[in-house]
Amino acid sequence: MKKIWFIGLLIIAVLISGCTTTTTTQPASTPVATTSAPVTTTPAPVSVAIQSSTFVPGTVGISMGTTVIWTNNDGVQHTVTSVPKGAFDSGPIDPGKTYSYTFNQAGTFEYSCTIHPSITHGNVVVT
Ligand SMILES: [Cu+2]
Repeated sequence: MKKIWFIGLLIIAVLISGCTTTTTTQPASTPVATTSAPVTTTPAPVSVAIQSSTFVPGTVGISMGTTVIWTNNDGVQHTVTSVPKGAFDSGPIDPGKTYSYTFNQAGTFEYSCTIHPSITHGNVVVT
């Protein structure tokens, strides 16, 4: 009679221990940030040199919203003028000076120098 009581107690003990061991605690999953900061990345400006009456590089590929900065490295004035005229026009850029324009529309923008119309035209490809 005492033995049965002991076995019964043992079974209960096993059941309880069995219950406690099966409740495995899941590691807390790392909370995912729900509030992400708005994307406010401004594209870095792109530089084009005007040297020896040449736009260097002659073609630049940029994303919308990018500013192109032309620097006149020659000893004479140049212009950065869209072809056809109308989109942008720097007017005469003095030696050592810069002109910058921000492209907010997609497309291919050809430009020239109105002072030296014979020089190879430059292109800005905006995507
Ligand atoms: Cu020129």
